[in-house]
Amino acid sequence: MLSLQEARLYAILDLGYTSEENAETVTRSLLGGGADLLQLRAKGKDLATIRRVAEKLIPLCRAARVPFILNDHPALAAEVGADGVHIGQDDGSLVDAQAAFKSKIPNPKSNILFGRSTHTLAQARAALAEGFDHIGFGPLFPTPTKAGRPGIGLADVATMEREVGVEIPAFCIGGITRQTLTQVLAAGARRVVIVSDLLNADDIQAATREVVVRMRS
Ligand code: TZP
Ligand code: MG
Repeated sequence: MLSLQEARLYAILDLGYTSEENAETVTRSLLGGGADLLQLRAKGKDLATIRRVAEKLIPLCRAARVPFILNDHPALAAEVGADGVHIGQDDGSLVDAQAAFKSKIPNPKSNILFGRSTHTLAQARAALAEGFDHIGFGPLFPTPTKAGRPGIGLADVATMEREVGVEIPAFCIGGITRQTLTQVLAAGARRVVIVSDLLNADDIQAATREVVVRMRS
């Protein structure tokens, strides 16, 4: 497994784009293309569905030696054996998420990854200070995947990388596509999350591979 610090592409299997029936096939393509982390994001889905899909994806991630992160639901993440949890600004503190995880697994392995969504430089600094293992930073551009949020633009990317990204992996997110990637990298980003551009690609594995190659070159 890569150290988290070396990770460049964080992929998300979002059930808003991929059906439950296709979740494994698509995950195989994301992993086969070289994604460094995989998150299951299942907004609006019931816990039974999320559990069922997580239990299908975790063995694929294990085989690829890629951490499996569950969006929201720290207690369920513990129950299914996820490697980490991702929470938003409105999802409480790191300590609360750790406590919810520990309510199911009192002695978790020490390297469970807790990630936080951040939308401003101040939030990115705060997540680092709070002790999160990694962050998302965005949305850089408006995106239908997270509708209703303005894009924060590229102006703060370099500062965020210099202050936060050197300490913990910081993944720029939101409206990043194979087209916009060039300007995102030029702005100083070193790590990205890409959701819809990969999930909607005709050849998901090739699209993922293309991004990984560009991130590492
Ligand atoms: N958080 C900030 S933007 C976003 C999330 C989950 C969605 C990113 O999706 P896409 O399709 O890559 O713009
Ligand atoms: Mg959340």
